Amino acid sequence: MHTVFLSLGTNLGDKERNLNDAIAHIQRRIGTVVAKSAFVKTEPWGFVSNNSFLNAAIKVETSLSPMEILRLTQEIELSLGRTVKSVSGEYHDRIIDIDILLYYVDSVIKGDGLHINTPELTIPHPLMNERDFVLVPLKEII
Ligand code: PH2
Ligand code: MG
Ligand code: MG
Repeated sequence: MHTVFLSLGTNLGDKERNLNDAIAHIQRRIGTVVAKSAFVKTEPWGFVSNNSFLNAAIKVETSLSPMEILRLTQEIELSLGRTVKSVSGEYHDRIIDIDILLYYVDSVIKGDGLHINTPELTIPHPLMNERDFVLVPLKEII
């Protein structure tokens, strides 16, 4: 089994429910959720919006590859009603965003884990160290 850390964020609708729904889908389709941070209220980072966020991080044990996880997290985002995707750093309000932060092969938690750099997916998440809304929940569970 492998270990993946995911970041979750929402700033539209019933935010607590959006995070719980996303976690339930992840548990059913990606793997066992073995740790879950508190849900933290954060202000929009990198764009202007009147809608504050609820953010969380989770740790998941999975047999899936990073690309399989990416495909499923995107499907889950769509099934929860996400419409627009962020392109080239232009952010929008969203019902749910699920980002892959870190991936550890064979669940060996050492350093920052597997490095991947493709047009579709970069791991570790390239902006995670600049974002308190990612780091604060992550540090709670890592
Ligand atoms: N996600 C972003 C951009 N800005 N700000 C907060 N507070 N929380 C987020 O999850 C978030 C953000 C891009 O996905
Ligand atoms: Mg994001
Ligand atoms: Mg995303």
